Amino acid sequence: MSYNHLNHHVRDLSDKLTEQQHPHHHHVISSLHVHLDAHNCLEVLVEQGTAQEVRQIADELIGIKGVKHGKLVMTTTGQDLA
Ligand code: NI
Repeated sequence: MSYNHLNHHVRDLSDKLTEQQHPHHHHVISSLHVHLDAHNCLEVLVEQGTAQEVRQIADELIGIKGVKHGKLVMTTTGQDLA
């Protein structure tokens, strides 16, 4: 998933985003943080888990105040598919 957040004008936003990820540390297996300009950052997270689990994590992160845009993209190993 990826999301863009306004970093400097929302108090403790970075802390909130990090706090939100720690309870899901088994599912958030990689992350990328890019400082886009003076005020905006882009984060990309790689999550592993069931569709329900990764969707819940994405919804929680995108719902945090200060996150301007977010999108979840899912794929599958094909395991357990009929
Ligand atoms: Ni940044």
